[in-house]
Amino acid sequence: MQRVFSGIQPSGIPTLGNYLGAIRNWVRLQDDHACLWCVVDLHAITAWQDPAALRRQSLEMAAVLLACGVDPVRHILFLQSGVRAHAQLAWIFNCVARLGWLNRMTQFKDKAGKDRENASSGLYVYPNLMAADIHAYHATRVPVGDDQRQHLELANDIAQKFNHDYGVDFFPNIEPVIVGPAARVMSLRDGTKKMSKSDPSDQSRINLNDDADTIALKIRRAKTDPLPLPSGVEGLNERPEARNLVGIYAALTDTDHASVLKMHGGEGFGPFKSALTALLIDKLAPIAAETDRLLNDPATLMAILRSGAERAAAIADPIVQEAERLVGFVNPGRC
Ligand code: AQP
Repeated sequence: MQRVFSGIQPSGIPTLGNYLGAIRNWVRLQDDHACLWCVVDLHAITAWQDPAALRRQSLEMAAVLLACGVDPVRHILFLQSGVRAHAQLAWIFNCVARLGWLNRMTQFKDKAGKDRENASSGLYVYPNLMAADIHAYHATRVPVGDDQRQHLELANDIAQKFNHDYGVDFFPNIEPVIVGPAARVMSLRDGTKKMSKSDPSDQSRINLNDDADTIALKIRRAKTDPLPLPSGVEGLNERPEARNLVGIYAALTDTDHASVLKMHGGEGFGPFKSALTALLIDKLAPIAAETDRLLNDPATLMAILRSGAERAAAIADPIVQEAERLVGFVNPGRC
């Protein structure tokens, strides 16, 4: 069975973008893969996180993942900082990846913005840590949103260079798994910008713990244009906000843009937004309720995460120790 790894940052409450672009696909992959699901707190601190908020958000993220259907018994759910192998392999990869490769990463440019000089060096080498997350388990399939595709290509470049430099065939090639018509969900305030849990505007996103009234208000206020919905997908060109709402509807109903427009083409945004709100509430209300229940039982949540970290380390430690041996590190404990 192929091994899958994916991670999500506890940098806020997960959004509809995280759900449709990642978490929902994770749950679907569990049927026929061996999966590791990781709350990547090491990645989260590449931008400043208040320590108390990070602790709370890490547990909230784990609870949301479980509420969405992540199975911690047949698969593994854990916090990244609890498995030392990630940071150990990341250091080796910092020494394998080339500056020129990192300079091409568009996510660094987006996230560092104009204040590049003030960005953390962790943000710059973030893709090396992401490569380590995956390669520490010899995972070969990684479900990600479209925005992460470039980082996976880099992870493959790092693996190839490591294999070449040390004359081995040790790290396998990784395949991205990108699913569905709404692989990239955009901000409700600006259809050209990704929906993000750390966007300063709460109105830009649907959080997975938003209640029905909040969802209705956010969709009602979502930016649109004055035209009715077109009847064909080409009519969505140059209309990023309309495309985004249609894409969300398509993803929630497991169809595509064309099918949604067949049903709703010609409608104004009023009725379409009402239909979309009903769909969202139907999908997200049970997740919010289950998340609450799990957060009210911290002992169970901690036990799941402890066991997850132990099982993850049991896979990663021997792989990373072998990488260290290949590099030439002496491990007196193993001689
Ligand atoms: N808007 C999105 N549409 C589709 N997929 C998305 N993902 C994130 N936003 C969207 C996917 O969710 C997974 C986990 O992402 P992450 O939390 O590790 O980092 P991120 O991509 O930086 O997500 P955010 O919400 O934008 O976080 P912040 O605001 O902290 O930077 C990934 O697979 C990602 O593709």
